Amino acid sequence: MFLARTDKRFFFLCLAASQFLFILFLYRRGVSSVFQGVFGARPQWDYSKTQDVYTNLSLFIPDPETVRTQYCPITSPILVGPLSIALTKAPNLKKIQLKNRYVTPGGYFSPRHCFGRYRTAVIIPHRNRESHLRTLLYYLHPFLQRQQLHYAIFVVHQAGNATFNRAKLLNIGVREALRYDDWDCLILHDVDLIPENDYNLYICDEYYPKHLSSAMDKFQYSLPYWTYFGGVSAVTPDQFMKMNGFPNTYWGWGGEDDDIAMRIRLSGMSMTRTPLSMGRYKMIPHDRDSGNEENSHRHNQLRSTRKMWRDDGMNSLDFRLLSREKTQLYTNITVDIGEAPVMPTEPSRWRLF
Ligand code: UDH
Ligand code: MN
Repeated sequence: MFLARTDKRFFFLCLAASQFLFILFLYRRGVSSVFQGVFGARPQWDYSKTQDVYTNLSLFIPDPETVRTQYCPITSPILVGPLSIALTKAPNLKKIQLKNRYVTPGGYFSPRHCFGRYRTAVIIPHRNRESHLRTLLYYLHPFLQRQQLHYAIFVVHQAGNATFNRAKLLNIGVREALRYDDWDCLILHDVDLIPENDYNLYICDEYYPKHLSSAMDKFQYSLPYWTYFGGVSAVTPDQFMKMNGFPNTYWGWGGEDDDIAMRIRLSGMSMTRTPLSMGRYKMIPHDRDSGNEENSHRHNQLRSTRKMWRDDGMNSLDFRLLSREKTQLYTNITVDIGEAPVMPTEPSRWRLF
């Protein structure tokens, strides 16, 4: 049967519109969401049934005499899925050490019965959050061991009482971590975020920076906004250098994560993200720290990211190293990063700060 001319036009119009909507959907939600929906790749996770992240871990890490001959499987066979997390009392360092006896000084670990396929450095910006750090170490070490990664944990500690600068500490962490090993992946990790599912792998996307903390409890397990890149992310050293690292000029709370998200685009990349069902994190409840007051310049700064990103970043990083020490559970890097410059009140006079 033939369609009348106007019907035909209408038909093609609808076809074009639906194709447009479909492409828009793919662009926003990712191709994998469609495949998962259609082929049911994985059942939804049941977070009411959780397991201890230490479950049988010592059984899976055989005694030291075993000789390694093979690479670890691409997907670790010892993942458990949703994890139980109790945030009531931070464990002490001794207890964490006893439960992680194959972690070597500096917070290093390598799978013992196979060669780890991925080399991952976890970098944590830190000041005055010791109990959060202990809680994170307690959960993160076994989490990474379950993923059969060759990994190390670096804590970058800002000395002194000047305004906190998260992104600058992360830049320093990357520069320092790369002195120790040839890392495949750099995980930039807030100290107070505990991952809830060990299938959320701490490895990088081959092409683009990846946002791992896509579903945080403090945002009701969804994204606060589409370009959000705060919390925990994963970049390869190449991706990191391509965007000139992170900005050094955001002093105090806020804005630096949006600057990072913009750099990703400006340097010709886009961002990938762990699906919300897997990228779940609990944030240890806390108040705003003193010394990390809201950065009131951030909106103005973000307006000049396009102009600034090539000049403010790894190529302008300047700090004073105070110490490097290998503690049993992490490598501690203490730095003096200076302090926030006094901003001229006239925005047109802002240059590099
Ligand atoms: N950080 C420190 N020490 C500080 C400040 C920040 O270690 O004094 C690090 C730490 O890794 C932290 C990260 O920087 O996870 C980000 O800072 P944040 O946790 O303060 O940021 P967040 O967005 O908090 O989580 C906003 C504070 C609002 C609290 C409102 C109380 N309901
Ligand atoms: Mn926090």
